[in-house]
Amino acid sequence: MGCGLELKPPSAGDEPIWSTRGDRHHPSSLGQVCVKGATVGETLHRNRLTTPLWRERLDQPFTPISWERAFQLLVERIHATLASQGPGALALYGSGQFLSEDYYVANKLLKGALGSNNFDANSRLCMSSAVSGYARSLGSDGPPCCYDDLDLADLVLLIGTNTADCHPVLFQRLLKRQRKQRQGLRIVVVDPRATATSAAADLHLAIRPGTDLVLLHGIGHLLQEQAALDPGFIATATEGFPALATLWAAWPPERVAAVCAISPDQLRQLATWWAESAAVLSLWSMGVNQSQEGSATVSGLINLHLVTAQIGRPGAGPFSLTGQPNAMGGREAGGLAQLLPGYRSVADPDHRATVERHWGFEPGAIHPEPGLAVWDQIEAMERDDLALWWVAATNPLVSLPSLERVRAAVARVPLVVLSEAYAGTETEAMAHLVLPAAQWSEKSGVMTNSERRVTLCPAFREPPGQARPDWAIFAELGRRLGFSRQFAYGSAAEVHAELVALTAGRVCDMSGLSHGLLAAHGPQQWPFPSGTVPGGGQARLYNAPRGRFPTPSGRARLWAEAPLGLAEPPDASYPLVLTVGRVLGHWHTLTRTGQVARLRQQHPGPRLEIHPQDALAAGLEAGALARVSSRRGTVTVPVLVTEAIRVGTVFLPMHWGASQPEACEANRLMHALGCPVSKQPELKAAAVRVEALR
Ligand SMILES: Nc1nc2c(c(=O)[nH]1)N[C@H]1C(S)=C(S)[C@@H](COP(=O)(O)OP(=O)(O)OC[C@H]3O[C@@H](n4cnc5c(=O)[nH]c(N)nc54)[C@H](O)[C@@H]3O)O[C@H]1N2
Ligand SMILES: Nc1nc2c(c(=O)[nH]1)N[C@H]1C(S)=C(S)[C@@H](COP(=O)(O)OP(=O)(O)OC[C@H]3O[C@@H](n4cnc5c(=O)[nH]c(N)nc54)[C@H](O)[C@@H]3O)O[C@H]1N2
Ligand SMILES: [Mo]
Repeated sequence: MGCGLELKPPSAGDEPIWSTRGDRHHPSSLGQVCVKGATVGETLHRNRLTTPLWRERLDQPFTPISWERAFQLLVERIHATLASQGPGALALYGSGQFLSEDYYVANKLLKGALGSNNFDANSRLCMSSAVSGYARSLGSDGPPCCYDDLDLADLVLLIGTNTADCHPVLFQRLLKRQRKQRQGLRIVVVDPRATATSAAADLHLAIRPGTDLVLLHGIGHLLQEQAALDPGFIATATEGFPALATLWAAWPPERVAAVCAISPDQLRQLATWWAESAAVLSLWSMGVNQSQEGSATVSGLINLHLVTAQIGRPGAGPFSLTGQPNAMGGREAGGLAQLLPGYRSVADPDHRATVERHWGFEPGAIHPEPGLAVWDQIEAMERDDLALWWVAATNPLVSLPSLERVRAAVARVPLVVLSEAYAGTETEAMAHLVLPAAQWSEKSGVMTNSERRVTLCPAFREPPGQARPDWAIFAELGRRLGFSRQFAYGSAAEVHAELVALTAGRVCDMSGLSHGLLAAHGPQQWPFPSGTVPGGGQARLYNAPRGRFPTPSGRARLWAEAPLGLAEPPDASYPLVLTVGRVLGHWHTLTRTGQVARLRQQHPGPRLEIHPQDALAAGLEAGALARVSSRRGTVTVPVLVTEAIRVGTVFLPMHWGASQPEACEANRLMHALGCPVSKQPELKAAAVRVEALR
């Protein structure tokens, strides 16, 4: 969301808690703040790592060591690995919670200095399908919409997103509009569960999990039948329509309704509203992205926007809601195994040459093939192909699927390095070398939010103990590996200047931005080419000239892909579909929100949401303990019997990892099969069995 916060220093003597409130001048959040932002001041100082820690073997306790020793260890082991196994045995797994500067320097270190493209990030689990969907359909990544569009759309389609809990500030903005302007706004939610989001909807389609693409093709079928397409826009601005029209013909409402388990009338209602609306805005997040057909579903949604010309104008467009605070910045900085900065690709020789020159490395320094995405990294560990795995700003021993398999794979890696802000995470338990990281509030740098708005987050507190900014750790290592010129940064502002220069002329052109400009004039949207005046960034992409897209032909591509459904459909042994997601008050693996007593009270622990019918069949009463099993593992958890969930589907929150007293490792149960295009795992669905624990 990218909310602006104002913070007030703690008073002397008390626990050093900074108080927060929304910044009225921030154009993205307009003074609003959610419970996580409101309580962040309580989380900054508690339970922090303050010094590097080292152990030779995982069964030993950690010993505090100096940074000097930590860097020596890293340099020795990296040189030894390069000599024995080559750069492919080094891998880094970063995070959408990096600042753009952290991302940029990490990328330069791995892909430039070390010649390994094995730098992936947890955005692989999060935004990867949105990235590939945008790129295949429109020719480039980059959400074309802005938050103001919520005030201008006639139809808002929320598909696979629990916006009320996960983007609350945006959702409140929509609710405010709904209160003021009941006429002229329709909200439709597509989610197998009834959520706080669907509670506000005019229409809730509680589809069977994994049937989104069928639904979208069904809408296409009806739009075509109702002559609601825009033939002029299709002819001049798109390619591939004939194949799509043929595919849609095979998805009449009755067939779609049967597959999705909704009524044909509900489907017709949505198609009619789409056809009638002057401006259609769709918002999506993990219910769409985390699927074996994530890219196809994103493209399926963009198809509908293209054929009805609902893109590139106020209130309209396909708008992916970014999960983490700076997953967008990570995409700009090239922080996935196939990317280079400025929305460039590792596989493109011109892109490599440009980046090598800009980085100051010899031609050929960047390996021509994409590196290992995170699940490929796990599989490489299983083959003993990785000598060093560096994890930074993510907690994969909670958030990756198939956790038992992950644990066994990571245990084989000779050196696991973890850059972390907090002590005692599940991933720390698997690490040899732990590096204390300065976090937000203690380091300066930028983040980009879903609407392409870049905010400077200035340091306003001292890091605890010896903690250092991630970018500074990577840069220091780069210098010690012999690249003193390439990593000679004196400040985050210098890193930023180098990053934005590399975006000149690209879709994500930020070459006019600097820390100085952002500090003086506040957050700015890109594109923001050099010479742009403050406030002169573009609110929307593809609006001028409208109907031109950054593909070779200038036309957007329509994709005609047959739906596949779930990678692991339910069967007689595992008859239910488990879906895993979030709750309002907690953030991922609880390292921050778990420090806040009020949030712990609000969400006392994990519950399995189950429909009364499925609960009855399993002999489970409200509050009873259930055993949930999949082909990969088992967890035990109390049930919440509720009609909010579809029959045949159950839900677990992702938050409570093994280090928590209430531990319930939902990801033990999940599989790692994913979208072949985006390599994003299907983290939203696995086949399970639920039994009463006696
Ligand atoms: N409170 C809170 N907010 C957060 C976060 C957090 O941890 N806590 N994390 C942030 C991050 S990184 C992310 S990625 C976002 C995630 O934000 P969301 O994607 O909104 O959150 P989730 O709960 O993961 O999943 C959204 C919904 O997808 C539904 N779903 C499951 N399967 C399907 C399906 O097959 N089709 C459809 N249409 N829907 C399905 C689930 O029932 C769920 O309600 O939230 C961000 N905001
Ligand atoms: N089944 C299932 N699994 C999922 C999901 C799902 O919906 N279902 N969602 C997926 C998604 S979308 C996401 S984004 C992931 C999230 O999963 P993770 O990324 O594993 O979760 P976080 O708890 O956000 O981990 C961030 C870590 O970085 C640390 N940290 C914070 N700031 C800094 C910093 O500045 N520097 C450093 N070095 N460390 C810092 C935090 O303390 C924390 O331990 O989970 C994924 N896993
Ligand atoms: Mo995410």
